[in-house]
Amino acid sequence: MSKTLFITGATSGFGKAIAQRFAKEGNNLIITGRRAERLENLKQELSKKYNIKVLTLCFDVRNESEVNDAIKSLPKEWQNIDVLINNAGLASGLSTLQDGNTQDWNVMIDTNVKGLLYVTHAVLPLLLKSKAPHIINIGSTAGKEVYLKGNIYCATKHAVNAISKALRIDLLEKGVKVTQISPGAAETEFSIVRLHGDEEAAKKLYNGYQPMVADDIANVVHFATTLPKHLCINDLELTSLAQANSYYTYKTE
Ligand code: NDP
Ligand code: 8X3
Repeated sequence: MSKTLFITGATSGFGKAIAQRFAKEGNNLIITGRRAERLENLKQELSKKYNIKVLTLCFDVRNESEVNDAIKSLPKEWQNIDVLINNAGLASGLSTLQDGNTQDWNVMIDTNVKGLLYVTHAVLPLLLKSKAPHIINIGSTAGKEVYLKGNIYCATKHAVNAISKALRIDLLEKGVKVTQISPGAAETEFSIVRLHGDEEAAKKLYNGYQPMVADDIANVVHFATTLPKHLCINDLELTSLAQANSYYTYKTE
């Protein structure tokens, strides 16, 4: 049966691939992000190709009133949401804490932690109307281990890990599945954003091994939604074959 999904960060990388994966299965989508033109293009592509309904919502997850206004603006026919995918997020900067830039820290904490909380809080009343509500948080291997120069990004993903566990407890009596998917390195725009637009340096990070691609994560996220009602993947870590964990990646160059 077709579901309605609310996906944050659908303009790029994992979020876009997740939207494409669920569209292919005939689900209806609310796709969100800050870049309106990308959202509109994706809406056109998916609604035509798969004959599904797509609604775009353009907002910054860091802005609490923008988040609340956007979700309050949903037309009645879009107020039943079955799956919330908290994917929007970023790393900003790669440096030791002593050399860190406090603006980078604010952006990461505001987006990855507070943004995820604002969206979850605002979407939950709509999600609770579903017969099979499911929240999927995109965490990271950085939420399990801390690595050199990862400090604040890792802290935000550790927070996502804690929030996912807390939500699972708090929502237990409501029958909401809460799944955390924790990927290792995947080649998206993530490293370009982390390195403040330096595409060449970002590309080099993936030299000498095969990282995951966004479709890998989308397939796993989709799988997590196909289980029987009584069964929930709580936490799932995935990496490319070349990566053992945050510290060890086998590179040939
Ligand atoms: P991308 O940079 O390709 O995509 C990030 C998405 O997040 C974009 O759609 C962007 O949309 C959205 N986003 C960022 N900031 C905001 C904001 N303030 N408000 C609304 N949307 C925002 O990266 P990925 O697809 O790789 O990353 C997706 C998630 O996966 C992130 O949470 C990341 O931390 C996590 N992750 C990534 C890994 C990787 O190696 N790539 C590994 C593990 C986890 P827009 O700019 O249009 O607002
Ligand atoms: C992104 C993966 O290894 O850059 O969450 O932290 S990593």
